[in-house]
Amino acid sequence: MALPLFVLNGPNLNALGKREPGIYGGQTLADIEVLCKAEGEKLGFAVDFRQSNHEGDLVDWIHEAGDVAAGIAINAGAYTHTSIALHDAIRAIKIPVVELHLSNVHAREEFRHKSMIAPAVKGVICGFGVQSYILALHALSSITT
Ligand code: DHK
Repeated sequence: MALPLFVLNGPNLNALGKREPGIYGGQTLADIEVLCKAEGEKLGFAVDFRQSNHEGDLVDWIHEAGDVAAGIAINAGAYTHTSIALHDAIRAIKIPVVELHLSNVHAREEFRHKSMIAPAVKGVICGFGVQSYILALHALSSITT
């Protein structure tokens, strides 16, 4: 069995389902976790799926993944647009990282157009709703096997 893939979720994503469903869709994070684990299994990876509203947790999990995982798919929520700490954490590990967003951040407010982590990741997927998670897993699978 291959090393696991980490799927990391940042602030406010625990509120999916009730949070601005017109933008983020009606599925909960628990729904997305089920989909990711099923897709991971098809691709031959266990999926370790986590969420935190705290930047430091995400930093710690990126470091942990660097030691035990094959790759990371991360929806860093609003920390995407602000966090040099996440940028540095990603640069500090050797495994591939895919940035993802449910919404098309480039079609939204200007403050969402800039990603602090994009220069540190392998690639970015956004705008496909829940499918962004599935596409990120496929992207990781295709570059780690
Ligand atoms: C989720 C968030 O919480 C926002 O802060 C980002 C992202 C977009 C998403 O589309 O998944 O700007």
